[in-house]
Amino acid sequence: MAGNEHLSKKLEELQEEYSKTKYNKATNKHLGLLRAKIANIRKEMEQKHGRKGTGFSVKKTGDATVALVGFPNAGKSSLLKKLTDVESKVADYAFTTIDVIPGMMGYSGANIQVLDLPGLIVGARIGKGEGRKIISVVRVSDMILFLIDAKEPSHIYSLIDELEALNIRVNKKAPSIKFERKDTLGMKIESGKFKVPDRKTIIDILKEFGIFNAEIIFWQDSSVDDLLDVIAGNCTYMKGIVALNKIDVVDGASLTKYINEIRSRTGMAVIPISVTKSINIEQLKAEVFSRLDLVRLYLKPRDGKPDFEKPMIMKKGATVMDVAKKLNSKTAKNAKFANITGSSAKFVNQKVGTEHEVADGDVITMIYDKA
Ligand SMILES: Nc1nc2c(ncn2[C@@H]2O[C@H](COP(=O)(O)OP(=O)(O)OP(=O)(O)O)[C@@H](O)[C@H]2O)c(=O)[nH]1
Ligand SMILES: [Mg+2]
Repeated sequence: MAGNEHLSKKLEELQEEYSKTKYNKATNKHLGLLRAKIANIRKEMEQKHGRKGTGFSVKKTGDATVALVGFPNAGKSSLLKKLTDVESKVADYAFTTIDVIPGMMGYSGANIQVLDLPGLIVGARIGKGEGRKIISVVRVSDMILFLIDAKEPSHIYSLIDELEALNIRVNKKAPSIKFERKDTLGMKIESGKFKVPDRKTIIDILKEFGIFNAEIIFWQDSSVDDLLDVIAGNCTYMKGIVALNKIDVVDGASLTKYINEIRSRTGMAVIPISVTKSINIEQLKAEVFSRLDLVRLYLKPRDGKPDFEKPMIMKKGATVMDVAKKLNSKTAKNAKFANITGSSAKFVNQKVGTEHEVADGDVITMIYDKA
């Protein structure tokens, strides 16, 4: 598309200027504006591309979905096979996997869908390769499992940069900034005691987006980037963990150094593994399960024993009503209350309403209206 080529070119120029400008007090503001321009063009490109409809079609099934993200040849297909018994073509050259291959990993009563994605090619942000399609799958997953070749530890930073450029934030919370466009009355900016960009910078950035009237309230110390994320309003915030693979071929001292560096720079858990030598695979499964924040519930019929064999799996934050819906969407509206024994209850068999939030390990009996 000609329009997009034009945008791509402009984007590349701005990115080049941005990376060439040295940071100091005097250029800080200029850099902020460049970032605003870049964010704006990306938004425009994304709208043209459309987020939906361009992706691979993968059906989400199971209790949660994990996206395997890594460079070509990192060992993603080998890992999928190890975790799920699904065959995904493994080869000692890059770009073996060209489609999304789903597998199911059973762990602690949960069925976790793992997606083997084609190796992410840096450059996806300007529409290269299959990058955009891969990203659309990543975005709808519950978590990213980064698979990094331990001989190339810096790949993790390239991947995070790439995702950042595509508006995916890994292991970060959405900034606590209220932003609302208004029709009149100019800019109302409140920052209380928080450290935020100066008023002039904020106004210039908003102008870049064609916004002249707005209310902005900062509830945290905020950078220009935080503000841009909120104004653009198109970021996805995702959980992530890192598996450092092929540790059978790196020395121990380097490995320790890489693990510590990745941990401190990204804040993510790092699990050293070897797929081919079967090292730490169980630890990795445990880490994935725990990071997904799933809740195991044991259903108990009114006059029977709880089923401790097969837990029902919900996402953290689920309520009694969510449980009713998962059990049967048709009868959910008749759910009246539940009796719960476990950590979300104050005492044994506590009667709770449908808004009650369940917790891991709860034994639950649903009570319905006879409608
Ligand atoms: N030494 C060593 N080699 C490994 C390990 N895991 C995978 N490999 C090898 O790395 C190569 C690439 O593995 P794949 O599983 O095909 O990698 P991939 O990430 O799916 O690659 P693409 O689909 O091309 O993106 C194969 O030769 C694997 O045998 C490991 O733990 N140690
Ligand atoms: Mg592969």
